Amino acid sequence: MKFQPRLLTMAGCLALAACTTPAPRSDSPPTTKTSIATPADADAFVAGINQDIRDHYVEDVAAQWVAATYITPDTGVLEAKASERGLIRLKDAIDASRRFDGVSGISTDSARAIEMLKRQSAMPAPRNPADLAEMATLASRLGAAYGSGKYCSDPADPKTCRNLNQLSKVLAESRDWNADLEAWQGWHSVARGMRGDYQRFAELLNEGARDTGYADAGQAWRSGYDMDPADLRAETDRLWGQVKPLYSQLQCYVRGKLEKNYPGKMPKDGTIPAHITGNMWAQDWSALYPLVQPFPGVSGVDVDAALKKQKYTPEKMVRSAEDFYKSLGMPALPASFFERSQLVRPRDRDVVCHASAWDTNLEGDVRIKMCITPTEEDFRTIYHELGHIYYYLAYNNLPPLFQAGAHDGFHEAIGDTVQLNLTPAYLHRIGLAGAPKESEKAVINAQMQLALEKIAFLPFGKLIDEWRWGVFDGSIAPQNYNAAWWQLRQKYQGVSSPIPRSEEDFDPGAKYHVPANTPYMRYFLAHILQFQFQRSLCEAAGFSGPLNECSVYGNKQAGEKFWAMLGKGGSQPWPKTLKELTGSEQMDASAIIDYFAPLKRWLEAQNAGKDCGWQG
Ligand code: X8Z
Ligand code: ZN
Repeated sequence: MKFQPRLLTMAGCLALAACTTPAPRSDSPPTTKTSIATPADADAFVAGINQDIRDHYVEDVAAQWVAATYITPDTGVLEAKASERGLIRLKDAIDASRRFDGVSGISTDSARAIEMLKRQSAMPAPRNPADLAEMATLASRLGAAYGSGKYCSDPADPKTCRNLNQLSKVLAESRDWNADLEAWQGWHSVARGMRGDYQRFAELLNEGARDTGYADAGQAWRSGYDMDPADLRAETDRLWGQVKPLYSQLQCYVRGKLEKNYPGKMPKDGTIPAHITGNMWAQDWSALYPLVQPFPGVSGVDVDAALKKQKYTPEKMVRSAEDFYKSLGMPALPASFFERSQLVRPRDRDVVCHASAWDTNLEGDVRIKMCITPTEEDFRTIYHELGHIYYYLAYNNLPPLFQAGAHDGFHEAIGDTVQLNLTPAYLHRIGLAGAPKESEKAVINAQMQLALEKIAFLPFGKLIDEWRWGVFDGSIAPQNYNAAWWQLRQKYQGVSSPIPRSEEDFDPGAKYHVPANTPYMRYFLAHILQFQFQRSLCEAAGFSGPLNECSVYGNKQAGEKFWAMLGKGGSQPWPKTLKELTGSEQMDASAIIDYFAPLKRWLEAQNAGKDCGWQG
């Protein structure tokens, strides 16, 4: 998502600008400032807002879609203008909703709808019109800068320019320290130019947040979770505390393998240099699997090779993911999905390649936007994106204000839950892997492969918004942006910068969600929730073995339970939705810990006697 009023679009980023002050729609007498609002007024107000969302939604999303799939200054103008208009409507609607504050007797649905109205945007709008316009322009500019970013080893020669996908491929495929360093450094240099814009953008977000009644933009973001914003912060700390021991074991083991691979090159403080993790942000270490495989030769799941060998096209990869959802009893994707999605990078123009899922009309015109190549990473991302798409389809019959995830972490967790079912047995079934080996060693191998993706991610998932919350509340000052970023990277991930950085750099800007202004804590929460969801789906399917061996592919009971949850959208507080699926009202890391229990035991044995831990 380029910028926030990206209504229910990218990746379930639920910001929505298409709201306005509703025209009176009922026959009830017009309320004035002095008259007392009634519950019936609230119902009429909510109905009016829902209608106004429908009235503006298609046009606003169209501006965002063309800006993301055809980056030019002109589409940027269209996008910024649409965003500005949408934010004004949203601000006016939120202001108008205040007359229902403290009114008793409002129906549960209308009260919920008013609550959801306040959550529509991660871009709270300043009252000052010039500031609001500036904010919309900056958002569009930052998004375009990221989407069109390229590193040219010889700036005078365009043939030496590489985009993010090309640079990422180097990190994923090459274990050459210097080649990786150049790719890493090259991409991070793209973000340098964003620093000034981001600093101003953050000021404007804060101004908008204060104008809307929050202390700062971070508090506004933390207010979307049906709990006190301070409690949400404490909740993320609690969950991190539950999973940190597992992450630390993984970090220690992987670091040991890297030390062997790069003798004499690793830092002495126990951290891993960011550029040798196989991923631009060190958030997913899957590419290191060949280096860290516990039992080489024991199990040979190589989805990358199989996709290439079998000449999987992007559409075939999408069809495979669709087939999984259909096997649970969910509907086929509409024909328009395949006609209108962007599945491959166009050859003739810049686009935002970061994967996203869009609902462009609140009634079935759903699409994804990706630049698919035949890799396991993209294959898995498609399953992730379709999670958003099926959420949209399941709640499309709800009023627009309820067309949202139970919270944003739920939206991110749906497709990820499905990913957990891509077991060796499933991959064999669809012809992408040989017959699964049933041995303890094969289990550990498979767990390692998944942990490099899901466990390595956890600290990263948490720290991005630790950084932004700090920027917004002023505890991270602009002259300290980059240093604070690396302090957090080191503290949480035990990952360090491979080369000295300075405040000339703006490394947070090298991560999509920062210039795109997409809150990130959702992904951390999703990584906890998806294992809770999976445990419940496996129970519904009657599976009684170890959780890590369960795949609910083809199971209609599990599918029904999942679909029922998706259909609730944002119509009720998330703890209720969670309880309906899992029996618990709490997010809880016990499922992810149970899931990885065999690997944790194995890692502890490998690391015994080693000097684990890092200086944070
Ligand atoms: O941004 C995404 C999705 C779109 S919502 C591709 N993810 C995060 C990331 O790439 O940083 C999925 C995992 C985390
Ligand atoms: Zn997503």
